[in-house]
Amino acid sequence: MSTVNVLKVTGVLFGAAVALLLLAGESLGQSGSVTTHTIFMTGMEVKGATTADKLTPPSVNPKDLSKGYGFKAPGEADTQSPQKWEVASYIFSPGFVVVRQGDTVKLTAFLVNGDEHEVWVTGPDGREVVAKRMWHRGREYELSFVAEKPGSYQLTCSSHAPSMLATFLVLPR
Ligand SMILES: [Cu+2]
Repeated sequence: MSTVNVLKVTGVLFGAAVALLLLAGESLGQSGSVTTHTIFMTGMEVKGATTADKLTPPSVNPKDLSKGYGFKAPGEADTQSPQKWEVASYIFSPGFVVVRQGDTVKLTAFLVNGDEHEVWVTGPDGREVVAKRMWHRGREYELSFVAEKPGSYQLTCSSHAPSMLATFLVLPR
């Protein structure tokens, strides 16, 4: 391909990228009116396992890194399979949500794993916007807040901190 053609193709691609950005901006602009986002979230535990003959267990116990991590050493994970070791992590899914300043977040959460989760929501300044409450496995809960300030609002589970959290990124309007 000649230099001119490369430039042409690059120009077309750049134009397409700008058009996409404009479209994205337009669709964001159309959400200029304040809205309510209804978000369904699941609290769950993801697990992984292997055997010590395939991979040596971690030298740092994951439980020392976060209350949200689990670890069962060889012999502990499965008595029938003494080599087997297991790791786990509590998460909220989705764990990252983007909204616009002034929008209302209406969250419906369902807890699949873990009997108890002490949760609350803080604003960008660290101030509590939803008071602490206990969530239990197998129940569905609702909470809502207005994303008044741009920045990150966080749903935190203190039972499994610091890794079990969800971030609501609030873009300025
Ligand atoms: Cu939790």
